[in-house]
Amino acid sequence: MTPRPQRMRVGHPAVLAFGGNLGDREATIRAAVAALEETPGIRVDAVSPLYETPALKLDGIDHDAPAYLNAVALVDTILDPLALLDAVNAVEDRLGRVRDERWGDRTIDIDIVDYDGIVSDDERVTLPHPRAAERAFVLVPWLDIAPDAQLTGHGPVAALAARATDPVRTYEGSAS
Ligand code: A4P
Ligand code: MG
Repeated sequence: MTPRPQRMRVGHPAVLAFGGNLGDREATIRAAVAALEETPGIRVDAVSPLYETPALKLDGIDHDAPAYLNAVALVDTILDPLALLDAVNAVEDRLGRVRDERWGDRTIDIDIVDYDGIVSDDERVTLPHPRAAERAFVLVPWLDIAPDAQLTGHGPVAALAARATDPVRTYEGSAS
């Protein structure tokens, strides 16, 4: 989906990042976007193109693991951050997410990258997402749909994306 015409804000702007490296990755991200569009209290305003990215593991990039597809969406939500986390976790669960190994292979992960510029270190939700600032697989798709975006505490997303070193490449297909 190309960015939709600007609509009046009704709640809080938030940035969600999608990633998955198991199963039909494109279909799963599309299903996640569709499920969020149907979730009461969440309006999806823009969805980025898809990018294919090598798996980042705790000890670095793992070219032997299945590659990820990543995308980012801009949403407007009347849910508070914890309710938004519950909603994205429910979508992950419906789409077969299994949580075993941290940063392990997965069908779908949905992270809250930013929620209305809020800074939070609540034990369930850290805002902004603590690793977004250095990840091209988050910053590059975000920039596509929000060229002037700022990441709270880190400055312009364009500058962060220019510094990020993990490889991303455009992927034929669509997240919406
Ligand atoms: N949590 C805290 N803050 C947030 C937030 N802002 N958004 C908590 C979402 N969740 C947040 O997440 C672990 C816990 O983080 C949750 O209980 C939630 O309360 P998880 O999804 O269960 O586990 P995870 O994703 O394995 O852990 P983590 O630390 O969130 O990993 P990341 O940073 O999300 O990294 N490589 C490529 N190429 N592309 C990817 O998308 N993703 C990851 C996951 C690793 N490597 C990747 C990619
Ligand atoms: Mg996560």
